[in-house]
Amino acid sequence: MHLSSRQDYVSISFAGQGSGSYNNSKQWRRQSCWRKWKQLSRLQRSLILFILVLLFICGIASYPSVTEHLRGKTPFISYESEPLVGCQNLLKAGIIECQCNKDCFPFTFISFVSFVLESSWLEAVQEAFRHAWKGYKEFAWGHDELRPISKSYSEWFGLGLTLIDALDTMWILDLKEEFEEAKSWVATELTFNKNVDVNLFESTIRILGGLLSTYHLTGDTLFLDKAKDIGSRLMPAFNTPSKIPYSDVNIGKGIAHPPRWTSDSTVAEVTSIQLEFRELSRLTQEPQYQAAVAEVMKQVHKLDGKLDGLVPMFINTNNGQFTHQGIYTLGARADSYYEYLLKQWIQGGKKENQLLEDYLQAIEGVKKNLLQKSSPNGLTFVGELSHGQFSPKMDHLVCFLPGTLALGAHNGLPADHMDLAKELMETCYQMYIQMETGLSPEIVHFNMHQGSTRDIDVKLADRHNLLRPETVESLFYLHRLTKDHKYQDWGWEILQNFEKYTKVSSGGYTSINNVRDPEYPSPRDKMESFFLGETLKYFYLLFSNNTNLISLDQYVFNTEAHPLPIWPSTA
Ligand code: DMJ
Repeated sequence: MHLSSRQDYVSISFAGQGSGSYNNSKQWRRQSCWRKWKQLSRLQRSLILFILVLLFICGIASYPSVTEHLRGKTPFISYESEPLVGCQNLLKAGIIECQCNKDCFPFTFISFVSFVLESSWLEAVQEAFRHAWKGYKEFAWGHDELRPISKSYSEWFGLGLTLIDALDTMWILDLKEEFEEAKSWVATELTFNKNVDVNLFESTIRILGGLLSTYHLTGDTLFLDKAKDIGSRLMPAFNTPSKIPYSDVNIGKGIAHPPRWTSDSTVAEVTSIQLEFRELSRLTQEPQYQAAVAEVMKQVHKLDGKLDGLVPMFINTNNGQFTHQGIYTLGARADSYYEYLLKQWIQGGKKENQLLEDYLQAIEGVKKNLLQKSSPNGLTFVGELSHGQFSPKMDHLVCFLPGTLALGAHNGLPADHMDLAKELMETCYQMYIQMETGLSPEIVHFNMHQGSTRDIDVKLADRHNLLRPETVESLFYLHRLTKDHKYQDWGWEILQNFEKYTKVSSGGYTSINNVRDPEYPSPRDKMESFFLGETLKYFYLLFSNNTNLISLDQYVFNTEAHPLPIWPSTA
C-alpha cells in the first residue's frame, strides 16, 4: 500500500456552518490557501499553472473586447501593504492610477496588460512618424510637403512647412535624433527674408504656432527668435481699412493683399490666429500683436448677421461686415472661430467673459439650428443651414467639435456639453468604420428619412481623405477627459486603416481619392504637413495614459495641435 498515491486526488473540504469554530482572519485564510496549494500533486499544480498561462495568453489576444469595460473603470485599490514591484514601476512611470497590494493580482494583471498594450501602441505611432519622416527626409527635405508616390515635393510657401509643423511632435514623441536634425536645419537654413506670398492663417497656425510651442517645450531661444521674425513679418496683413486682416502677405516685401478675386477674408481665418499672436505679445512684451488680433475679435463680437451666435463664412476687409450671409456651418471657413472662442478664454485664465459668452451662445445656436439625428441608427450630427434651408451635410472638419465641447465641460461649462461631445464622437467614428477602407471621406451626407437603409451617404466628389486630424484630435480629448478606453480602441482601428491604405513603402503616407474602394483607394501623392503636425501627435497623446504629457490644465492646443501655455494667473 502506497499512501503517497492518494496525493493524486484532490479533496478540499470547507468548514460548514455546523462544523464548529470559523476563523475568518486574513492570516488563517492565507495559511489555509497555502496549505491547500501544497496538498496538490505536482501534476495538479502544473496543470493549474498551465491553465493560468493559457488564460494570460488568451487575455492578451482578445484584449480589446475582454477588457473594454474593465479598463474603463481603472481600479483604485487601497494601499494596504507594499505595492508589488511591477505595479510600483507602473505607478512610477505614471502609467496607472491604481495602487496595488498583494491581494490585487487581477487588477495588476489588467494594468500590466494595459501597460504592454500602451507601449506597443505608442511605439506604433513612433514607427509611423519615422516612416513619414524617412520619406520627407529623402525626397522633400527643407521643402513644404512630401509627394511620396513621385518621390518629390511640392512648395506652398517655400518655408519647410512640414519640418516646422513637425518639430514639437518629434519632441513629444521623444524622437530626439530626428528633432536634432530638424533643429539644425532651422538654425542654418530657415529664413523668412523671402519674396513669397504666404497665407496669414496657415502660416500663423503652422509656423508661428509650431515655433512658439517648440520654444516652450525645449526652452531653446532659437525657436523664439524665429517666431518673432515670422510674427513681425505677418503684421502688414492687419493694415486694412477695417483692421480685419487680408488673407495674404508677402513676408519679404512686407505687403499684404486679399485674394485676386475678392476683398473678403474667411471668418475662421481671421478669428483663428489669436492664440498665437497673444502669446507672442506675452513673450516679447510687445503689445501690438495682441492688440491687432483683439481688435478683430472685438469687431466680430459686435457684428450683425449672426444667427444665435453662429457666424457667416466671409468678412469684408474694407467695411468689416459679414458677406455672403445666410449660410451657417461648423465646417470649412467657420470651424475654428468657435474653437478659438473657448481656447482664448482658457488661455487667458478664464477671465475674458465676452469670449465665453460668444462661445456658449454659439453652442446653443448649434443645438437649435444645426443638430439633427440620422436614420436608421439615430446618429447625432451637425448639418448646415443655407438661407433657412437645413442640409444634412457634415465636413470631416466638424469632428473637432466633440473635443472642443469636452474641453469646455472640463473647464466648468455645462455637463450637457460633454453628453453632446460623446454623441458626436460616436458619429465621427462611424464616418470612418462605415467606409470600406475604414477611413472617413472629406464630407458626408446623413439620411434623415424614415426607412433609410444606411445613415451615411458620400457623394463622388467627396470621397477623398487628406490624412486629417480632427477625429483623432477629439478621440484624444474624450479619452483624456473621460478615461474611457474605448476611444483608444477606436483610434487604434483608425491608425491601422491609415497604415493599410495610405502608407507608401518607400517612405511617407499619402492622401487618397476614394475611401470607398479598398482595392484601389487611388493615392493623391501628397502628405499634408498636418499629418505630422497634428494627426500623429494626437494619436500618440491618445494612446498615452499619462495625463501629465501636455496636461490640459497647463496647455491649450492651437488649431494645428501646437500646445501653448495657459497663462499663469497674476491675481
Ligand atoms: C489644419 O491645418 C488645422 O487643423 C485647421 O484648423 C483645419 N485644417 C487642417 C487640418 O484638417
